[in-house]
Amino acid sequence: MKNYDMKAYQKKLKHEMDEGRYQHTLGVMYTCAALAMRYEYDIQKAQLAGLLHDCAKCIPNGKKLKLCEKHNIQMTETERRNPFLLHAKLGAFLAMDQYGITDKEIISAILNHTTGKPNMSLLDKIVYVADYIEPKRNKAENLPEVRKLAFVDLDKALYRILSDTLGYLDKGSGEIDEMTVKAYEYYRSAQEAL
Ligand code: DGI
Ligand code: FE
Ligand code: FE
Repeated sequence: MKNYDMKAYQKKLKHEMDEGRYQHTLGVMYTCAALAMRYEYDIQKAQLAGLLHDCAKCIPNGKKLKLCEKHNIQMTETERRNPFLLHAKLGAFLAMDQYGITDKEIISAILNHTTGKPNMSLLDKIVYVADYIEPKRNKAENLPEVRKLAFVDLDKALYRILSDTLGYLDKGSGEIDEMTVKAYEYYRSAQEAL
């Protein structure tokens, strides 16, 4: 991987984010590094993906929609109705456009970090799981179990997170994106085939 100036990225992100989001970002960065050690992935690359995964999160929703339109980023109806979901697509775009990231695996991990998708790459999975288990997270009931599982079996942890996220959304907590369902069904079949 080419040499990236992590400190400069951190400075820019600190400026673009509120303090809580920035602390979450650092938590995801270090958790990505830990998972990369466990699953033998490039540690620097995993850290960089974790650092940048929420780079579009603190843009106001109206501006998210405008920026997606301006840059011809395709939006689904679900995303138009729930613009917070767009921080993944927009984040992938900004990572290229403003942070100079050219690595396709990093861009993919940012793009897929909110809903997941079928057949995720190792880095996609590392960022998706790290986002859910990083030390500052405290809402989900099953966190102690998922945190442990993440370091035992990444696919099982991923499936567990997808399933619990859908369970949470099913209770009326939010409109379900088609991609979240596709990801869930793909990993349910994969687990059942074992
Ligand atoms: O940006 P973060 O808060 O760090 O984490 P994230 O990008 O994974 O977004 C978290 C939220 O996204 C979490 O509350 C679950 C939600 N989410 C995941 N899939 C869907 C979804 N929300 C809706 N409405 N629909 C989905 O399909
Ligand atoms: Fe996010
Ligand atoms: Fe996040």
